Amino acid sequence: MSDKKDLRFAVFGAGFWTRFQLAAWREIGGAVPVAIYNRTIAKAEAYAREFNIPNVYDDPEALLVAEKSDLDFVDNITEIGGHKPLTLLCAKHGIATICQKPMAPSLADVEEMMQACSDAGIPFFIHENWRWQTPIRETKRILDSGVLGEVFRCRIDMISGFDVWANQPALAELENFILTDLGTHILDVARFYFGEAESVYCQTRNTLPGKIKGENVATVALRMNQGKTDVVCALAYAKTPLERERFPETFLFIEGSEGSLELGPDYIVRLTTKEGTSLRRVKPPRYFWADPAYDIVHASIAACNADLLSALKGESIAETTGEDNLKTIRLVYAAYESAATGNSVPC
Ligand code: 89V
Repeated sequence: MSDKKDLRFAVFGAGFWTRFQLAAWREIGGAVPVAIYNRTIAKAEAYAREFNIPNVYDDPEALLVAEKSDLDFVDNITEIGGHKPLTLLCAKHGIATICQKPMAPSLADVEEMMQACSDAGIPFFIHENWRWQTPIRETKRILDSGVLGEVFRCRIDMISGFDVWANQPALAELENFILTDLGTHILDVARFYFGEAESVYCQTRNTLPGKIKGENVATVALRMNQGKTDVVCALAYAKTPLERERFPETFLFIEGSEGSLELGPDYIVRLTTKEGTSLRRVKPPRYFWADPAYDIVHASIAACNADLLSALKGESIAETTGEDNLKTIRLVYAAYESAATGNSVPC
């Protein structure tokens, strides 16, 4: 049920992620969808019926013109190709907007989007949810507690045989694939833990040529934390046969002068110090609307939306502002530069 103080928003896009984004908004409360746009209007109509959205459009500008006096923000849940044009449209109409990651297919596009939002004076956020996963938050808390001492290395692995293209076929068409799709998440987690990188070295490959256009395997080495910490990220969507598919779990191994921390399968966090090892299971909340195959990711959508909602209400500063995410995107493109040149790239 909507409250007078609920923020009112429009949805752009009616694809795979829209259902979970809308369910997460409904879960946290405090924001109600009042309009939805999709090029193929039948898909928007289906979501409008499912989520009680009163107004449906097949033209985003018509939506903004008709609804903007009544809108607090737009949640842009389109594929990557829709991110720049629709962000520019929100800037033109002076409406705050949340955009899915990755922000855009090139650094130039990202910078143009940032400029347009800044010129228009509109709040601009990126829906970057990975850092909101429960075990990722818990490992950050442990890192910040100092119990590991000087952290000199961190391994972040997200290696999967999952058919990610089944629900998101557009990913097969991307010239830049795994570093933009998954690398944005994982490099954002590295920044969340250790701040900005000083240099990046990256190697990529495509193990599914003819089936997908971009790289689907990437190994990224970062020097971070004022040179004190080396971070190695191993990423793959390679249809590799695995004993047990763990998509979309992220695994960690962190080494410090006073201890080590491991995040392994089933959200088990092992913390080892001179006193011994403690073991805890940090599982994500289980929402009825989440697709079990994406449980931890879908749960993190609710936490990410809650952070953005609080910022949209002026109650706090969001973690994943456009400005903050620009730093993640710059790292992604520095990784591409390294992969292309074979050199380590200073950041
Ligand atoms: O969250 C995402 O951006 C997805 C996934 C991580 C599943 O690849 O595309």
